[in-house]
Amino acid sequence: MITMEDIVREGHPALRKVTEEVTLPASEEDKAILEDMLQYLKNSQDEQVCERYGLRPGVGLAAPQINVNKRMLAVHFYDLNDKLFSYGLFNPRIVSHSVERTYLSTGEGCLSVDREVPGYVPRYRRITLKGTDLEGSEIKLRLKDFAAIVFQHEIDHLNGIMFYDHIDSENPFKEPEGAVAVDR
Ligand code: K1U
Ligand code: NI
Repeated sequence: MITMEDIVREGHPALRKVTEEVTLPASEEDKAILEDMLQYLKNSQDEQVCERYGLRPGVGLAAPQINVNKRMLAVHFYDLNDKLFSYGLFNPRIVSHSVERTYLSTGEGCLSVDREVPGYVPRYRRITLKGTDLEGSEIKLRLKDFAAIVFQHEIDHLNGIMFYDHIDSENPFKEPEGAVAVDR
């Protein structure tokens, strides 16, 4: 079971690496790691489990955050329409995106960052993503608003990018041009 002790924090070199593609079909070992990552998110959103093991709630987790240098990510959350997004993905990639941007009105957080970093993080409002799920099926997801933001945050981790790299250091709350705010 993954706990906060397994999650590396900012300053750890794993968070700044560009990760390696997973060889498909995925090995049993890689599948087990990705299943554990997804289970962390479910556990972290269960009040009792969360309290018992001192977990920090999360909606996404990328392999480098547990010091695994592979292109794997997990997400588990409901969007504003109560649609569940629960995936473990190997080799996810954004195949297209909108010109229009968005940002989370509350800013973003990260399980690997133990501090509040104020500011807006500009993201594409819509993305189309392809990847391979835990069953080995190639999937294509069309995502917008909060869902698109979460996947972009996790894919950034696979490329060694932290959310605060995108914040305008001169003016952290400058509204990204033409962007629509998302509340959560
Ligand atoms: O990658 C991570 O560190 C997880 C991070 C993902 C994320 C946060 C904000 C915007 C985009 C992506 C988190 O899950 S932080 C916790 C969080 O946002 C949350 C947790 C439980 C319920 C609702 C939100
Ligand atoms: Ni993060």
